[in-house]
Amino acid sequence: HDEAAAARAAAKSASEGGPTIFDKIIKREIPATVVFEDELCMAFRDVNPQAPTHLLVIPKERGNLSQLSKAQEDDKSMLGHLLYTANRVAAQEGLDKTGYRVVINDGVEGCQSVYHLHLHVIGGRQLTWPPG
Ligand code: IU
Repeated sequence: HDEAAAARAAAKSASEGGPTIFDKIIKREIPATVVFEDELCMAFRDVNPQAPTHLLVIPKERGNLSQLSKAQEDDKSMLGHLLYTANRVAAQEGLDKTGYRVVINDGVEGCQSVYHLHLHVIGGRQLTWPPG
């Protein structure tokens, strides 16, 4: 219906390099619960949490990183920084003692909906495998 069509149109526009809602979160134009921030990245709570802890870790400058499959050689340090930060924020939530999951959804079949690279950090309950 209309809402799904609008979401698909927004995702298509963003996947072609346009801004996403995450730019507004970075600029503090829309509210988010930010749990960590440094010069390169930001971590905030997902608005639709899939577990007691559900954080998103994103680069502040998206550049070409609309999705992981667009990554280039010179993105390697940012990718490392995001993964390292994912563990830091997981530990901040106490998840280093229990275990947790880091997920990147890529593209249509990966079920990506926001075309600004983001790592999901999910935990606080027993997760299952495989994912849907
Ligand atoms: P995905 O991997 O692209 O599907 O993840 C996008 C996530 O962004 C998803 O879990 C949404 O709940 C989340 N999100 C958000 O936290 N705040 C927003 O304003 C929007 C999406 I739009």
